[in-house]
Amino acid sequence: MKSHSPASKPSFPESCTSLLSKHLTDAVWSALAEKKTAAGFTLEQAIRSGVEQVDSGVGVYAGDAESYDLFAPLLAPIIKEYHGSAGPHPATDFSCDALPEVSPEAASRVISTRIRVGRNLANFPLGAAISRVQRLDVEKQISEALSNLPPPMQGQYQSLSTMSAEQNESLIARHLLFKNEDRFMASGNLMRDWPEGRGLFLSEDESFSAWVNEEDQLRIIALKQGGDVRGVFALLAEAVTALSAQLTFDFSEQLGYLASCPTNLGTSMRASVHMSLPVLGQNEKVLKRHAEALGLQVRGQHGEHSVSEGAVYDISNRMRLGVTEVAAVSHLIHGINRLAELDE
Ligand code: ADP
Ligand code: CIR
Repeated sequence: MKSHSPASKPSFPESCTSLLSKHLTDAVWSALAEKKTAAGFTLEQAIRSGVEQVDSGVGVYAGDAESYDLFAPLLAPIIKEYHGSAGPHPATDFSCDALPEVSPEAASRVISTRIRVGRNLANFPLGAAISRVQRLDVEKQISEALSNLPPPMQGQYQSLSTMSAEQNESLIARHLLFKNEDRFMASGNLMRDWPEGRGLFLSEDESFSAWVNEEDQLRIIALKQGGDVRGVFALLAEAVTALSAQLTFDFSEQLGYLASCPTNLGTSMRASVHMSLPVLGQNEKVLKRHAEALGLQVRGQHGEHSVSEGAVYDISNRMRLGVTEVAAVSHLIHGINRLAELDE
């Protein structure tokens, strides 16, 4: 659909290394600048985050499922470069028995293990384009599904709007809740009407949680102290199965589970360990080079765009599309076993 007059193609500073700045060529801009999805989402909206936040790694958010088709000349190369695959995406496979063992050297360094997947409801726009009323509807549908979960996932949902500041800070500090500010998401229009419609579900023992209406409509999360990757994966699998029986998620054969950020397509899974790497951590550039070569991502101890403390790093799988869940977690385990060897 054509309809509005776009401004000229944005420029990026020379220092900018985002995937957006690399793949938004003149030809791509001319082909897409006037396009709009049926829900009214434009290229300018999709790229606003990377245009305003020039230190973005990626710089784009999809507004709806159609964005991935309509803006494919821009998004497909970004997806291919990030994941090493542009699909098709294999069938879901949460088979825990096939996982390799975490080595004793790695296990002794792992403080905690967290695995999450993102999901969005079919027939709703994604966070960058969703309306306030639609977001509240999503919260209602998801919180109802969460309230039907059996043990060990059984627990309570709490809206962000009803949390005290102290409770909110404590949950964030304990790695259970998303932060209240993300300038990348704010520029991408994902923080509208904050905190309304957002919330946290926590199981009784806190090892299962779910985030509602953050970057994606649902983040399904298993988190335990220690390095029992298999146990965490099994808990996540149980929760995903139980929620998938109640909710219909946005899915495409090519791109797997659809997500706001192209980095979260496919399995939409990030499996991470908080790991102490005192030797490698002496030079973060070297650590990041090793991790990259192993297909892993290094984050700080308080999540994306945070810095690390005391040589403890968040190490996770980088690729989420074109691999199964079990393959991505196996990849993480082989990778952390190798990092532990390198740290010896
Ligand atoms: P996401 O993983 O959902 O993309 P973040 O990188 O922002 O988002 O991480 C979300 C939260 O999860 C942060 O508080 C982060 O510290 C926490 N976290 C991630 N991995 C682990 C882990 N292995 N152990 C404990 N907390 C973790
Ligand atoms: C960025 O482009 O830096 C932010 N929009 C966050 C991208 C998602 N990060 C990631 O690597 N999974």
